[in-house]
Parts: sequence; C-alpha cells; structure tokens
Amino acid sequence: MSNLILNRRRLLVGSAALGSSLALSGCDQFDFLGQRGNPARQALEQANVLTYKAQRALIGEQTLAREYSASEIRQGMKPNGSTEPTTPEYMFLRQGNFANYKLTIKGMVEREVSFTLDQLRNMPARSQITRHDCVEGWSCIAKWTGTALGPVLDMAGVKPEARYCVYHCFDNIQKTLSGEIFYYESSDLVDAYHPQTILAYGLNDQVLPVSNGAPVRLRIERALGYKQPKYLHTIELVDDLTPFGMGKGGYWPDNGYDWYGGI
Ligand SMILES: Nc1nc2c(c(=O)[nH]1)N[C@H]1C(S)=C(S)[C@@H](COP(=O)(O)O)O[C@H]1N2
Ligand SMILES: [Mo]
Repeated sequence: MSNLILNRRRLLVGSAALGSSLALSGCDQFDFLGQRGNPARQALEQANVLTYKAQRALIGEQTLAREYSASEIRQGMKPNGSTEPTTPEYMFLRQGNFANYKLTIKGMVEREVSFTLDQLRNMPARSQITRHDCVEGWSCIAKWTGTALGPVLDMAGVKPEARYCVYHCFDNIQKTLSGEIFYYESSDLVDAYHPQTILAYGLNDQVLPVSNGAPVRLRIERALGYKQPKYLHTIELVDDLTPFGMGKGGYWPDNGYDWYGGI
C-alpha cells in the first residue's frame, strides 16, 4: 500500500473519527471497516470523491515512485494493448508526423486550451527511468521524457469543483455491435499533479514510437500499466466518472480491474 493511500485514509478516518468520537492510532486497527454502516467505513468508501480542496491538501505529501539508473534499462519497452491505431483521424496525424496533433484540456476548466507537440516539447522537460508493471505479469524499466501534467492543467485553470481527469485516447480498443470503444482512463487530481506524472513524448532517448503511444502518452508512475494511457488527445476535467464508458473510470476498470490501480 502506498503512503499516499495511507495518508488519504488517515485524513478520512481522522475526520470521520472526529464526528463519531472514535479514537484511532495505528493502521492495524481497520477491522471495524468490515462493519457496514460504520462512519469511518462510509468515509473510506467516499475516498474517490474527495473534493478538489482536500485533494490539493494532499498534493504536498506525494511519495515518489522509484527511479532507476540508465544501466538498469535492459530491454526495449514491450509494446502492449493497442500498438497501431487505425482510426482515420490517427492515421492522418501519423502520416503528417503529428504536425497537426493537438492535446486539448477541457471540461471543468477556466479556459479550454490546446497544445501542439512542439509547444509541449518546448515546455520544461523531465526525464525519469521507472518500472512499468503490467497486470499480465511482466515489467520493463524505461526512460520517459516529457513535461509535467500539473503546470499544463494550471494553464487551463482547474475549477474547484473538478475531481478527476479523464484521459481520452485515439485507439479503438474494441469493436462491438453497438460501435467502437475507445481506450480511456482517469485519475484523481493528486495523481494528475504528482511531480512524476508527465505527458511523455520520448522513450529511451528517442521520439516515442507509435507502438508505445505516439505522439503523447501519460505516465502515472505509481500506477499499473493500464493506467498509462497511450495515444492521448484530450484531458477532460470532471466531477463524476459515471458518464464515461461503462462508468468505472477506464477501459480496463470497466472490464473489472481496480480503478485506482496503484502499485
Ligand atoms: N490508448 C491505450 N493506452 C494503453 C493501452 C491501450 O491498449 N491503449 N494499454 C495499456 C496497458 S494494459 C499497458 S501494460 C500499457 C502498455 O504500454 P506500452 O505499449 O508502452 O508497453 O499501456 C496501457 N495504455
Ligand atoms: Mo497492461
């Protein structure tokens, strides 16, 4: 369990305890959480709907994912899931070397903004060598280069009522009788503003390849592989995840995976 989750729980349990005169100290005292209707448990169940203000209060206490040295990069980054989107929009952009690509920030923001790839590349860059863990049971250590998401969100001006970022992708991961399903994911604002959360356009000192999510994919380093959306085109600030997909906050969460997906 990451420190962050523990901190969130402390915060929530702490505030619930005030209201119900429950005294809690260590984290081995969570047995009462099995009791339905317990006020602390109810507070925990609401952990996913922390307000912007409460989320901002946690942003200062972020723990970092481990970073590795260059000698620990042993192999390329294994492409997984969609590796070559075939939608006309994506193929058009790819043909033009993504010169017409734009990343849009919209939804609960003061102003909708869009950035070209060149604009993103000209923002302060950060590189990090981290381990990617896929639930299928494999890991890769790779070097990611990009610009931090937090300052980009600040350029749009996140409204106080926003609680999540929804990440919309170009690839149609599934075709069903009722239409195409596009890959999407989401995070809370704590993860969005985490210092290692970057809009990555470089992989192992090269331009990010199509198979790994060109031109831009997100890295949320304390989360599992499916929380790392590739082929990102829009970030939507929302206060509710239920209108998207099947309502669980991501393509894989809609198919049964945990929404938080922390490592
Ligand atoms: N748009 C999009 N993002 C995605 C996926 C996908 O199929 N489409 N697969 C996810 C999964 S399950 C993993 S493990 C990683 C794989 O990233 P990679 O191809 O760079 O290894 O991307 C994640 N992000
Ligand atoms: Mo994965």
